[in-house]
Amino acid sequence: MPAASPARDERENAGIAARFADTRALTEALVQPLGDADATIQSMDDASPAKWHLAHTTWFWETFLLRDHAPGYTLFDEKFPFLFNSYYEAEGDRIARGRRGLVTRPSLDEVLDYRRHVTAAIQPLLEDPRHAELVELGIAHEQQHIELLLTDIKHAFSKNPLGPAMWDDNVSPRAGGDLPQTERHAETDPGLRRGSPHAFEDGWYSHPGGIARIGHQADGFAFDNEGPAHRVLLEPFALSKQLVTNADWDAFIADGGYETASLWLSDAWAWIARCNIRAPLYWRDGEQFTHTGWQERDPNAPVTHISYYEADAFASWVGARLPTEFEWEAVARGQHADDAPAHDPAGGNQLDPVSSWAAPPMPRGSDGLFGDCWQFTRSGYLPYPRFKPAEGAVGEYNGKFMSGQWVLKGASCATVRGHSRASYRNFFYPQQRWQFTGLRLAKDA
Ligand code: AVJ
Ligand code: FE
Repeated sequence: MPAASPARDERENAGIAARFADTRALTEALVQPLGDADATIQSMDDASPAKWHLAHTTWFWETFLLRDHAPGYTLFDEKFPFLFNSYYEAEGDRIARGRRGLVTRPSLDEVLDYRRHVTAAIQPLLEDPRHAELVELGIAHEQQHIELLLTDIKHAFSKNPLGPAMWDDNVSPRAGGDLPQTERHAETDPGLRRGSPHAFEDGWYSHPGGIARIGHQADGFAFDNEGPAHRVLLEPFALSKQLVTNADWDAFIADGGYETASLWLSDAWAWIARCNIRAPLYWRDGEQFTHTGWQERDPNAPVTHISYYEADAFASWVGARLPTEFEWEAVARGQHADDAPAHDPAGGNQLDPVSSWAAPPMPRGSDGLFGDCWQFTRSGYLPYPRFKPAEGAVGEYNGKFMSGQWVLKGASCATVRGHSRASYRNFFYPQQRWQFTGLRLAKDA
């Protein structure tokens, strides 16, 4: 999986045990508000129970590190692989995806015991350079599941007629305030943000076109789907500096966007008719459902919980288009102008450790290309030239999903800060919208 060679520099290993501990602790901090019932239900096939995320990430460590590399390790429970293997054919049979919500036993407490057991057993392996690539993969994997856990529990709570809040509005989940707030990535003044599609006239990054070097090309961890690095030819284009906002989306709705066939791809038009789609997921009147329950919508905040189909229709309405993943990455790397700095992949509104939260994950609007929402591209999720999945079971991690999905770039308010990078490729099917998905427009120049 990781692109680096097995012989790693000692320095690259520094802090790996601490990053492991932080990641495990963040997962567990996020489920603090949940009871056993909250953690067990599954609201749709695409979403998994919080308890399943807690256990599946642990199964990943137990299987690919402990079972395969810790001599004499015996499984915590030999029935768990059937329950907590996600999709690895090489790892044997598993419960059907849509039945994960039926696993009322083991209980949440038993799953937390499983986590403690594996976290303790793995300590001696963490700083062994022979396992560094797998440990990096395990950390990145658990970070992906942190985001999925947050979006899945949000969906489950949204289906509860009472619309419960996972956290109180604007209250740190760990009140007490003995830890300093993170000030490294201050938000921009919301007053600077645009309120109507007319303002799409200004605020574009211009790229002259030419050969762009795409894909993971530095030291450090990357998923296998980010490489190999290769060249792509770009025509001149421009990429918006801002994400599309809730106010922009209200204007699209008011203009009959969802009733205008000419704006929609054929599959998209059939989908909105079949599913009676008339607004982003979690919208009602002037409100949206959030981790703090139903809240008034901020017109200046980036729109989120839209599908690829809706993003594409909106871009058509504006007379623009979605960027390709290559255009987006070229701008993120600062290739659009001689003096343009690369965008900070750890900047903007992303998920920080719970102890430093000002508020639960919510798009608010921030500078830079990373944060708030994942951004749809018009690039299909396909292998790069010369791509080869890793050997063994972990080769199933990304490569086998390269059909029928679309690439999203950036990072969201639910992405662990530091997880993403310019070459990062998220991917979802075109009708899915329970992730923090949004859009940034592009146009030909
Ligand atoms: C990259 C978010 C599409 O949801 O299957 C988790 C992440 N891969 N475990 C997914 C993932 C393996 C993946 N996405
Ligand atoms: Fe997984």
